[in-house]
Amino acid sequence: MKPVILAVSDVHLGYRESNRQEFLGFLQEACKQLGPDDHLVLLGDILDFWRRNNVAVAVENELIFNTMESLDAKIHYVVGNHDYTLITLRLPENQFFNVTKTLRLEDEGVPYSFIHGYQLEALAVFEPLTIEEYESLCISLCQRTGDFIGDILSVFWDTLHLSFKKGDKRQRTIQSITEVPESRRDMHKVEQLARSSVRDLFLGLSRSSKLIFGHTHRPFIEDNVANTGCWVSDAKIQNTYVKIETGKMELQTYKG
Ligand SMILES: [Mn+2]
Repeated sequence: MKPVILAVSDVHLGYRESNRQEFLGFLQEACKQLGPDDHLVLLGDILDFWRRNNVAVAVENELIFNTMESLDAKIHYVVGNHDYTLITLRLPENQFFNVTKTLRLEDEGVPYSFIHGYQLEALAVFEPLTIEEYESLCISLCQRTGDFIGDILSVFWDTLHLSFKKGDKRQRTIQSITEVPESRRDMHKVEQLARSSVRDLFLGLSRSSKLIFGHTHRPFIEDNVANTGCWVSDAKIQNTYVKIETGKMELQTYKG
């Protein structure tokens, strides 16, 4: 049997619109069949720490963690903007998954790069923020409970010495960071960058690798790039994942 890679993102466990039961079914059915040479890529925003206590979110999803741990596949957790603080945890060597910002795997000699995709949005939409500045904003958003967005942003402007002149549209764009992807307007710019060959240059990805990302909640699949979609009930298309096997990428929908 050739190794199989399954990639899934944007389940947003902890958010009230998360399709949590369906995701549990996906782990118990589709992922249960994976063997020790197969890979399950958790491609970010699996947990949603924004506005919620991180520990409370993890505790209420303990069954999901236990189910993941019971799988035979290798598990990789690539952080997203809503679960970015996982990268700051010091995981022991024998933890059942590893946490990174990017991941590279091969299938039939073809390299695949995995990123959550917030990096593309930072580059294409959130000028003048750098990716690193956006990540530090994500740490604040993950660690605070309640609605402190306004406070966080104003402290943030001060630290960066950013003062927008009246009418500068970029300020409004950066404030839209906290809106759900379904209501943000510039997702086409993210997709345009994901499809273009210059993306590797800005993201430090190896040339000619295929890119798998999530974040936009808009699944699609093309020759060299695929988006995993999401598992939230406010999205048009739901419960999708990407399967890579014997040189082919496929977009699949879990129907529990
Ligand atoms: Mn995201």
